[in-house]
Amino acid sequence: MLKSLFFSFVVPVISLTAATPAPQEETKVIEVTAPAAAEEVTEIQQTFSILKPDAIENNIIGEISEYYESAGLHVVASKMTKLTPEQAKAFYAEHKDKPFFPKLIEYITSGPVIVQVLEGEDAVAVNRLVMGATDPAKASPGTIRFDFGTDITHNAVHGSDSVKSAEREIAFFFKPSEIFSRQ
Ligand code: IDP
Ligand code: MG
Repeated sequence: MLKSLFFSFVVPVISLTAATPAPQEETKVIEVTAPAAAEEVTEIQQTFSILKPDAIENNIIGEISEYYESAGLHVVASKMTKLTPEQAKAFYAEHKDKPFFPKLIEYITSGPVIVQVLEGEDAVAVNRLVMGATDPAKASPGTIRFDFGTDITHNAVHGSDSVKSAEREIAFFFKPSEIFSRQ
């Protein structure tokens, strides 16, 4: 299911991208999905997304939303906010000892963001595939970070890395009454 979702999402996006990849690069994208596809997991999940300050500044809220929707993800909660340093440090607490932490906090608090809950089949993994690798220079063609990220700090979007993280991150920003599940 994941594989077919990614086929239907990534390949059309690639074909529309200015930097159209060579055929062998399409193969590389699809190979990334193979292990997850083999599991045939089709659970409906919710995951958490942030359109980061560079995405808001670059006026690509709509363009990024198309990537989610094309991958079968539904936006079931959404709001614009600006993180305080205290909020940012708590949200990214797992990275507090990393050398890039101060720069990350400075960046994520530098302007407004849009926080969202995305829902769909295998939403956590699908969103990570749609996002691409943390470093846009290493992201696969057709992913959000490949298409819109600037560098490893300014990489356009955040997405939960597990169902457990998603639950924590969703609860960090949303009350249950603010989430409108399509299920
Ligand atoms: P992820 O966003 O792909 O899950 P994480 O390792 O959780 O990546 O890192 C959180 C965020 O911290 C990244 O999205 C990026 O903005 C920033 N970051 C991660 N690694 C680096 C790095 O090596 N240098 C600078 N910033 C980084
Ligand atoms: Mg992460």
